[in-house]
Amino acid sequence: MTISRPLKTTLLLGLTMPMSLFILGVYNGVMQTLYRAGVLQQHDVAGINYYQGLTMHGVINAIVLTTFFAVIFGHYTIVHYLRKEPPKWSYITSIVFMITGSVIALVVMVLGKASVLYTFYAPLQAAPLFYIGTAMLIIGSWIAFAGWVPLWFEWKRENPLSKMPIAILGTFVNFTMWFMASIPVIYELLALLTPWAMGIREKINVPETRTLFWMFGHPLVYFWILPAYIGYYTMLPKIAGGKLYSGNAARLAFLLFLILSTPVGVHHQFSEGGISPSIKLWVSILTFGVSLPSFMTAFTVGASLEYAGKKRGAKGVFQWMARLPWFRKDNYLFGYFICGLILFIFGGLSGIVNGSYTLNQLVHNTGWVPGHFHLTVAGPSILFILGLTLYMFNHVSGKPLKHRATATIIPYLWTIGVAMLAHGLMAGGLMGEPRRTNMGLTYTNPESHLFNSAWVPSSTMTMLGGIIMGTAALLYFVIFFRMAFSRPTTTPKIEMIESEELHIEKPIPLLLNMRPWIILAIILVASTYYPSFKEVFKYSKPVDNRFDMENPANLNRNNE
Ligand code: HEM
Ligand SMILES: [Cu+2]
Repeated sequence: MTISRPLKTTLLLGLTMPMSLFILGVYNGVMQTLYRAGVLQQHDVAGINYYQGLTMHGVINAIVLTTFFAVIFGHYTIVHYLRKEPPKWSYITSIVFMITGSVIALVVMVLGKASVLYTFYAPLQAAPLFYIGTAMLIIGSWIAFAGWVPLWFEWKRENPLSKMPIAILGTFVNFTMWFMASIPVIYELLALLTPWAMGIREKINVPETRTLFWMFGHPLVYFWILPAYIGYYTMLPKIAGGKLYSGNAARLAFLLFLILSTPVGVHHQFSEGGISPSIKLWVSILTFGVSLPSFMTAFTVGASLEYAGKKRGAKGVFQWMARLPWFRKDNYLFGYFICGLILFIFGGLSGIVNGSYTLNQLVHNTGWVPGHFHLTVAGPSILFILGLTLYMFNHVSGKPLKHRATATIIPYLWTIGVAMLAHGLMAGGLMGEPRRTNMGLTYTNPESHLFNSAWVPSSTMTMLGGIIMGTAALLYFVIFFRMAFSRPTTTPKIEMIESEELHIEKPIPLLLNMRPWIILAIILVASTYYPSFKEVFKYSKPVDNRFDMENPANLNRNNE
């Protein structure tokens, strides 16, 4: 489908701007691995210290890039399937908010005024503009969503007998969940942290802010991954040469995410006092529940791939795997999908360890945790982002994608890197290696009396993995920016890869209506958050502490 000029500009800006920031995100990631392995034994390099770099790494990669991508991929999917463009006011206001907010947050981080990590836990304090910029980015994504809703109702009126396409269901589930889950964090950012950072509010209730953050922070991880799920169900079967094994399974998986994503955030607070064990047990059970739609996805996508392999002539139980289009440069997207899926098997399994209330005590705040989530967010989420950014940019700009062989190799190289990085971090974590720590200053520095030789092999493995990931990213930047700076050769268009379903399945009314699921989602959120907040307010109170990363002294007391 052809595309209007302002929408085209919005899409291209929305792909290029976060990809440019990602260079900084990757740079800081690689640097962290060097500090941790003890290759760097100092506080900072080029004026960026460890925590400032770690904040940029987390904020740029996990919040800015992912949110931009979800919005741009959403626009692309909506226009393709509904054959309509969203209202101009919505996508323009949205991108202006998102870009302005991200630039503000970036400047504050670069100036070193917001080294509070991407979780911005109080009583660490950033400059107020950091909180405002982050809030603007999130609100910008809501505005894009607001533009899609009327399009859907219009389409439904015009096509009363058609089912909601799976990709549209996935997009609406994702943004409904995101909207519900980001209300608490917007309240935290604008009503609690900003006035506190401005000095208007003297005290802050720390457990309250953390609970509000994780009400958002866990659904955030699904917000990162659901675009990839949409791709696994609606694009991968076709790319692999087959069909989607079951459309109803895909619909059910998305709807389960809608109800189970938000109520489980307390599993990030298993080690916090002030929330009782009974709530934590309930959240642990719900967390196992949310692994169901991921298992369903693995089986449905696995069956679709098996069908594709068999269609290509595979026999027996395993031969279909070999018959998939590995390393084919005329089908470069396949690698981005399949590598993400392989990493996700390990990401999902290690996540079950984190979700278990008791096992969590062993891995809490160790390298295991970033080891686990690089298998998810630096696995399927980012690989899908990288693959689809090339694909969408190529179509929307009409500019040619050269170096297809390199584009084909990148996901495999990245995957080897992530596997090594995650193995290093997780193995180290099981031996007690701490996360969020510049270990080069102490634990991996033989000069220090805190030197621990047991953590040298694991942090070295992490570093080697990080360097491989950095190399893959560098190759990616070269081919992406080569495309961005070349001349258009074809007409700009929006075109999506659409898989067929293998069976014509009986429509199940419950899977075609989001409303009951939204109500159930609200009930489940209340079932964990009503008692959690009741206890948070019972056992904790606002305090007047303020800290920055640089200095363990209380800023309030210093000012007296
Ligand atoms: C070159 C690629 C990458 C490398 C070498 C890398 C390395 C690391 C390392 C070593 C840590 C742990 C630091 C610590 O706890 O002290 C970390 C944390 C983190 N990474 Fe990455 N990473 C990479 C890519 C990514 C990507 C693609 C994402 C997300 C899209 C991501 C998201 C995060 C987040 C959210 C954290 C946690 C930050 C925090 O604890 O506040 N990383 N990364
Ligand atoms: Cu979580």
